[in-house]
Amino acid sequence: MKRLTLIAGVLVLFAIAGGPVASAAVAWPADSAWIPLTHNGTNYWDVPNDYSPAQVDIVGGIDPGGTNYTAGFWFNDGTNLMFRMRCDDFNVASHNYVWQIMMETTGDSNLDFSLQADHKSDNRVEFHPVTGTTDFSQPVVNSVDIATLLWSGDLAVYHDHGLLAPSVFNNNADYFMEIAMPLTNFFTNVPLGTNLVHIVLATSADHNQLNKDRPDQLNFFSDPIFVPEPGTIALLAAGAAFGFVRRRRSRR
Ligand SMILES: [Ca+2]
Ligand SMILES: [Ca+2]
Ligand SMILES: [Ca+2]
Ligand SMILES: [Ca+2]
Repeated sequence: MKRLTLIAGVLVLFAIAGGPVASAAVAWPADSAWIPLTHNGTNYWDVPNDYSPAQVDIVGGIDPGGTNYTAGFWFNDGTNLMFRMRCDDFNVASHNYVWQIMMETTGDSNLDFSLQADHKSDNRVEFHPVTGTTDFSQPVVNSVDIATLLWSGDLAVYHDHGLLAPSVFNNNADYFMEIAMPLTNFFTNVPLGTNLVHIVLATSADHNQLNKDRPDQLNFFSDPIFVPEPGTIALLAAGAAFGFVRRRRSRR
């Protein structure tokens, strides 16, 4: 009993001092639960070998094995908004890049936000506004307004990578990387009612730009994903409890 009291006391002291209380990683969904991103109703694609190194080369479409794989997925568990991206390779020894989930939220052709895993400058998952006119033909597509930090989280909590994917673009292994942010922080910065969000998968050499892999066609955005506000989420959860809502299933 004395020992338990001592341990509890130490934990309280840590908490008061703001000590190292580790946070658990977000509850990433099972492979089969991720919802594929689509473009015009088919899998979101990105050609292989358009940017190097291979770890920042986003891949999706028909792989050498003849299977059509989406380049990206999303999922919302009511707590976190999550994304998964397929890349041609994984190399943790040379990882100084930025993986970006770009979002179009206003219904025009210009990107508005970037949720990005920044392994280059801050080593954080960050949510920033995106400025400029979106033109995928330019060397630098958009600027990320890093002076305006809307939210950031620990890589260990809101990011995962090096996950072996079943596809074999370039006849070698592909890997998933995952990025998430709390749903409440999303709607703190995006007006309530912004439910239809178009996604663009991107990679960059810097956290203040979109300057590596990006869509290969003009005005290429994902079909919109529906992101419910927290209040709607509660209603959906109640509906699910009574069996009114059927969860969509998707192939990995
Ligand atoms: Ca690519
Ligand atoms: Ca590969
Ligand atoms: Ca926009
Ligand atoms: Ca591309």
